[in-house]
Parts: sequence; structure tokens; C-alpha cells
Amino acid sequence: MFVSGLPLDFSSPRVMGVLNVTPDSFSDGGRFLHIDDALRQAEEMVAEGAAIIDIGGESTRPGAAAVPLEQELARVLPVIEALAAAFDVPISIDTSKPEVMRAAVNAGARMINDVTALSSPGAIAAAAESAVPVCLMHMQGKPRTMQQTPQYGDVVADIMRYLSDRVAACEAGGIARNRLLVDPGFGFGKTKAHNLALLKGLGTFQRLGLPLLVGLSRKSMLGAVTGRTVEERLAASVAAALMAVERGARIVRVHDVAETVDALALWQAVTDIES
Ligand code: 7PJ
Repeated sequence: MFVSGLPLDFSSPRVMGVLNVTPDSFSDGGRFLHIDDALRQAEEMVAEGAAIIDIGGESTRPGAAAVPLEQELARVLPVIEALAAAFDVPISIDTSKPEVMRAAVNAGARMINDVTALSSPGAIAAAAESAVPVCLMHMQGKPRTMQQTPQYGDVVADIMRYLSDRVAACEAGGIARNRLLVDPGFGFGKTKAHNLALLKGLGTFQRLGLPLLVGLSRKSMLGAVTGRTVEERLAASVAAALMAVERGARIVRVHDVAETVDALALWQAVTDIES
């Protein structure tokens, strides 16, 4: 399995490192500090074995308000430019805005990661023109209110249908199927029970025939199961990544790259044994 435009083969699972772009000062001093910090974080994640670095300037956490376009551009573009110049590892832009997709790809991003699966007006066209791969993620509702009353008939079947429809819409809009990845969107408009059922049934998504990307790292469902705060969820996050890979995930989006890379190395070593 491969994705057109990504220099990765999926013969073994890959780790996508999450880069936090801190929304601080836009003064010159503040900006340099923040790029410096981003470069340091990225350098560490690359050294630890990240295959992709994901950069987002729009918080999609539950309850988060939308970020205006100019602010999102100001946060991510300088960081993408600096990283693209400094590292070979592909940079992914986590955004739902067509304008940010275009500008980020011009600045050197080599993948689009959209938690709304290109559903904003103009997003399919922007992604189609960009020629980079796209991750289509499922979300029910909008970040500000999505955790209030999530509802599904059958969570796995409903999300399968949604992703399959979005893949069809992208293909109709000129995005070749071999540029697409899919993600069921853990934590995005899902209760604890929905998230657990989704993890249990994750293998079903392999039927779409596209690389499966998942983000479980530090998410509240792990807190709900373990009683741990967000800073204390490393063990559960690594376990979740391993469970996802066991069920067919090919990219795991994580904060703790080194620990996840180790866990997946063990998984790969056992998988490689010819029985
Ligand atoms: C995800 C994401 C995810 C993809 C975020 C967080 C929330 N992109 N962006 N999948 N989560 N593709 O990291 O807790 O699960 S932001």
C-alpha cells in the first residue's frame, strides 16, 4: 500500500508526530521564539523516528472556538517554511480551511490533514489543485459543541458510510483515490462508549482499501478509562496506538514519538516472524 506524493511505504506502521504551534505573541521577538521552539520540537521528533510531522494552528479540541483565517495563517506558515527548509520529513497541515491548505502547500507542506474531511466549501477543489495527499477524518458536529450529545445507530457502520461517501466526493472532485487516507476521528463527536466500540471495530475500516490513520494520543477517552490527567496518559496512549496498529492502522498520530516507535518496533518484529 502507498499514497501518491508521500515518500513512505506502509510495509510497517508509521508515526506522525504532533507539533504544537503555541498561539503566543506575534511580535518579532515572540515569533522567532515560537519558530525556534517549533524547530526544536520537530528536530526531536524526527530524531525519535517520526515519519510525518503534523502542524495545526486551529484548535479542534472539544469546546474550542474557531480561529480566524489570518491568525491561523500567521501561526502555521512561518513554522512550515522553517521546518520544510530544515528537514526532509514530510510536513502535514492540520486544517479545514481551503486558503490555509493552499498557502501551507506553497510554503512546503506535503500533506493535508482535515478533521472535516474536506467538507468546507472549496476544500475539495483546493486539495485537488494542491496535488498532495489528504487525510479525511470523521467528526460529528463542530468542535465547540460536538461532545454534547453525540448519536449513532452503529458507530462503526455510520462512520464507514461517511468516509466512503467522502472518498467518493473527493474522487468526483478530481482527487485520485491513491492520494487519500481515512481516519475515524477518535474523540470528535463521540462518547466514551462510541470511542471504545470504534477501537474494537477498527479493523472494519480496512475494507475501504485506504491507509488508515488514527489519533488516540492523550485523548479524554483514555482519561475516562484510566482516571489519568492528560499529562499522565503516556502508557494508555502507547497501548492505544498498539491496539490500533494491531487492527490495521498504518499511521498513528502521537505526541510521544519515541515511546510509540519502540512499541511499534516490537509489534513489527513479532509480525515479521514467519510462522
Ligand atoms: C486528530 C487530528 C485525529 C487526525 C486532532 C488531539 C485533537 N487529525 N487532529 N486525527 N486529532 N487526522 O490531538 O487531541 O485524531 S487534534
